[in-house]
Amino acid sequence: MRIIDLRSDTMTQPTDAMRRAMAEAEVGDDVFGEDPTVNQLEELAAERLGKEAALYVSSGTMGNLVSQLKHCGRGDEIILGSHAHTFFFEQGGSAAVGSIHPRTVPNQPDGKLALEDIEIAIRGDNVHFPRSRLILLENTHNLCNGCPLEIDYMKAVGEIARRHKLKIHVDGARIFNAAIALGVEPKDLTAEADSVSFCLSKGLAAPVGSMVCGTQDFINQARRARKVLGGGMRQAGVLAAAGIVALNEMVARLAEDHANAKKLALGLAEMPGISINPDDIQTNIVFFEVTREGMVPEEFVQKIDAEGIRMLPVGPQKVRAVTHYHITSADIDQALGVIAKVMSKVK
Ligand code: TLP
Repeated sequence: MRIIDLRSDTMTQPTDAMRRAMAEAEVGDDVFGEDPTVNQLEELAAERLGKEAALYVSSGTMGNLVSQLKHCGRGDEIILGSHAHTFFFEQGGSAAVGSIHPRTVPNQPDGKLALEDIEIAIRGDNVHFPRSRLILLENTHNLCNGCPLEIDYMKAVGEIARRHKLKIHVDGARIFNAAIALGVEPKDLTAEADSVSFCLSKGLAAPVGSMVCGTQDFINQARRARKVLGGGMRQAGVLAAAGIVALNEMVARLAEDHANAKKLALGLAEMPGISINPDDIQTNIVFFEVTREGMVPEEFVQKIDAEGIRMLPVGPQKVRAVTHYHITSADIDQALGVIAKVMSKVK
């Protein structure tokens, strides 16, 4: 039975072109700055996001952490969404490793932080308070249906940050999905950001790695932070080679993933016992609720798993499905067929 794995776009396997590039990659010791393939990937990433320099890191989590460590000192405060990946799923690394204080404001359903909420959260100069240093935004926003944040919103947050002398970090794990969905250049989405991290290993299908982009000075500092976290890699060019293919060949096709996600959402909206508004789905992440009485998401997921369809239960009612390179339009038909069968058997 072919498994249709919709748990995450992290499930993507390297393409044939990536495997060839990896086998043939020219390498050197990257801690000495001597890996030509890593250097090439870093230049390419910086150029795509309109920044001076970039750093290859092992994961999105590491990219977000080194960025926070460089923007903030002990006891400084970061303003971020209540549903930010950095707050929810990164082990509280900012506090645990960096002694950085997280101040959450509610994420709106579209992944934004309301501008007035950001303003209110910014601390005045007072001996009782931590110092506000950084605003962290997520684009696309994973837990908010993969919503993309538009350029105008970024500009509005940029204006607040400048007025209060705060920095902006964008967790752009899926920034290319945002750019494709909005029909804009990625660099226009990150123009207001002092730093941005993005993942090569999700929809872009590279096996390992994320990039942090920013000014040359910031990236020099981030390189030190990466080293102390144990992230200094040596002949990493064998991995970076796949990242170069990811950036050159895998961005434009993300539109297919978005179309498949929309198709899934529209199909699910027709199913009894499932609740979803397909208008909410703009990129490759689909959250829906199992509303059928007596059926919890874990049971739903187990039942479809037995028929070769994998999804992730999230919280008491929700299930997440993420489309990606290995998911075809026919796979969506197959998944919808299985779900219809499973739901029809439930009383
Ligand atoms: N997200 C993963 C899981 O951790 C939930 C997924 O399957 O979606 N920022 C965002 C917005 C992310 O979605 C993720 C990973 C990360 C950062 C962390 O990236 P990694 O997993 O490379 O550390």
